[in-house]
Amino acid sequence: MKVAVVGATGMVGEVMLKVLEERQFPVTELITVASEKSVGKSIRFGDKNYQVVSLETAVSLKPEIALFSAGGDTSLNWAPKFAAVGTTVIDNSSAWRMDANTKLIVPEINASSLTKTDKIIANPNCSTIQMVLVLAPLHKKYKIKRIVVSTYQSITGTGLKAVKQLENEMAGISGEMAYPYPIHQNALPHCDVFEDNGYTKEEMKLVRETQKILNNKTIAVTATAVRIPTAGGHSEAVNIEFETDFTLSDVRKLLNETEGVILQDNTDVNTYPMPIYANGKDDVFVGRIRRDESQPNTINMWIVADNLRKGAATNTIQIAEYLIKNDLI
Ligand code: 11C
Repeated sequence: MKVAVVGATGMVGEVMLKVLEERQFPVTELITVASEKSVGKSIRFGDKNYQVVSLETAVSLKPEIALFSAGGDTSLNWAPKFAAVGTTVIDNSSAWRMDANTKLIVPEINASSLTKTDKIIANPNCSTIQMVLVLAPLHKKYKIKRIVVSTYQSITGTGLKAVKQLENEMAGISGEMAYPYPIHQNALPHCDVFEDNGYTKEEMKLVRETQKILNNKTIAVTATAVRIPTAGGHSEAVNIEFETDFTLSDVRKLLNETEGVILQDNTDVNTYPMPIYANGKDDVFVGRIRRDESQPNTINMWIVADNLRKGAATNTIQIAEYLIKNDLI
């Protein structure tokens, strides 16, 4: 496959290259693409160096697949140009996710809806992916009525500027700020921009994307997204109300059998998911599973995943793998 990685110098782009290599994705030709200021830079992939090229050059090279992680504006402008030359674009930004003609894919849940005509495919937001991967099998069995989620999100979700801000603050150096406040020793109830309804865009992504992926607009979702000074992954406290009742042992059994989900749930020995252990892994980890004793048919759990892996690069590459395996490119 002739593969373009758009946004190759960014945090997700770097992880994409790593994951392509680790999973031995069938790359026959690699095109590393970034903004004008990075054109000409050298990027290592396998045992070769690749020069970063511009978006124009990349389109003219007609890749079969383009993995995009270069922000919403770049995706809006450029994904259609790649699609027009026959490239299948898998986009990590929020630009296409809620577009009625674009599929929003978590392969384990809804890749079977993909066809050859899908030339722009959206990768969901990291905090959505890890939550729905755990909730999908439970929804199938018990039917979700309502989700209340609070997130504890890694600074890596914001990008390199935020990582630098934390490093500077820890070293006592003043520098460029990614956030309106210090992040070291702090928690910001503010991920992405505020919308008119008082929620942040990140919170509303959890609402809208969950309904789209689970293909059910009646599932009620309410979210609070918080940025914390961790680097390994996003954590989520999730409260789920079902239509029908469950037993905790059935829920654990179901999750234990779910592809891509690892159960870490033994409070006797302090076993529960944490970002320092999810860091660098492709799975989604779930634990602290307990009945919500305040109302019927309701459960609490704690879900953690590396936001740059399953939350971004790995999910994107799994979509590409599915397309190849099913002859959809
Ligand atoms: C964060 N979830 O942690 C974001 C990063 O819509 O793809 C990814 C933003 C997106 O801030």
